[in-house]
Amino acid sequence: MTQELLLVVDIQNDFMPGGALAVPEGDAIVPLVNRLAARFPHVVLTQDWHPKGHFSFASSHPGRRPFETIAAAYGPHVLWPDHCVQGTPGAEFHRDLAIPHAELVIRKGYNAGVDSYSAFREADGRPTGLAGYLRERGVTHIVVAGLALDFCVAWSTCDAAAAGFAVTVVEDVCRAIDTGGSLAAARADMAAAGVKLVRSDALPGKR
Ligand code: VGL
Ligand code: ZN
Repeated sequence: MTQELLLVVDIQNDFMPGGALAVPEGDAIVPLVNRLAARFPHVVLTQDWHPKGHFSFASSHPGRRPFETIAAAYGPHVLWPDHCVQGTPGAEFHRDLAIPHAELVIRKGYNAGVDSYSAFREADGRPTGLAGYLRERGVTHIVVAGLALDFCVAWSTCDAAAAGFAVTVVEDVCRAIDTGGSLAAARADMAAAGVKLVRSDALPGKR
């Protein structure tokens, strides 16, 4: 039997217009996420959650600027403005996010030296435990929405597919950063991983 779950990615203040790492129109999806989540009995939220001085911040690399790419031990890595620092207002969920029935909040990116776009694996490959949690819960199909389509959403979906879950992205309930060709690359990666992209009005049985 198929057991569906909605994964809502990083609906946090720093990813909203005016935030430290603003995603264009990031705030526009908040009501859409709420509406989508109301149709799912099972929901998990992710929260980007970095310590001060995190490796992914340009400010941790003298002479480097946000949106430049550096070589990390585990491969190329985009540098970001400081964002989603643990315990700060920017790391909090948007105040209009209303998913009281969400069952789990999985925080990621808390290791100072490693980023974790994916809710499933840190950039160096270490699992977060989410795949095990979902398997134990009997989840087979993960539906994903949130921010940003070309980073945390894309990486999470590719890892979910690799872990054996069926994965669907609700494209109109996502927004992208789109830096240095990241959106096109993410689309190609998701297609190669077998991730399905749909619009919310086309979700089967979910009108
Ligand atoms: C994200 C860049 C850095 C995201 C998080 O949520 O997509 N992007 N940290
Ligand atoms: Zn981050």
